Amino acid sequence: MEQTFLMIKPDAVQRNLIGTIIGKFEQKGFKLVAAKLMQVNETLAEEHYKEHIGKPFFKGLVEFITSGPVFAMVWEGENIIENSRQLIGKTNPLEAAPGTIRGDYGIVTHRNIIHGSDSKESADREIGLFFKEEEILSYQKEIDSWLR
Ligand code: RTP
Ligand code: MG
Repeated sequence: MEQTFLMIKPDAVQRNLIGTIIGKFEQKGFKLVAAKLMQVNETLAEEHYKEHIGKPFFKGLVEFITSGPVFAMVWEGENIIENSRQLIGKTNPLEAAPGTIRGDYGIVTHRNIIHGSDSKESADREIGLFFKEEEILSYQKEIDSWLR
């Protein structure tokens, strides 16, 4: 089953949105398979966002991601990478549709609440950066048979 890496960013942790955001993915029918509250250091932030090295917003992005705890997660489900990007909404909350996480809770691009992997390759890479294999669980839920 497809997996993705989702990270509730420091702004959303400070704003007490962890529970609300987890609820959206639970209610959609996805399965949480790993999670931890953690402090990201500069090295990890730069590695995670390395595709953006050299861009004007890179320094600010690394400062923001390392500014306080994040809630890192691995979620599992059918087409979860594309599905979760839809639930999250566009990068700029101003362009994110109401009903999406960024559309409902974000105001500006540099404090946009949550990260979600944008492809299978990114998901594999990011999951590997943040989690050890033994931290990712494999388990059945009764609800699985009602989803498809
Ligand atoms: P993310 O990686 O955080 O899930 O966000 P994303 O895919 O929607 O957007 P991406 O292009 O990967 O950008 C990563 C983060 O960098 C900040 N950003 N600022 N023009 C700008 O000022 C700008 N563009 C991107 C955002 O915080 C974005 O989430
Ligand atoms: Mg991205």
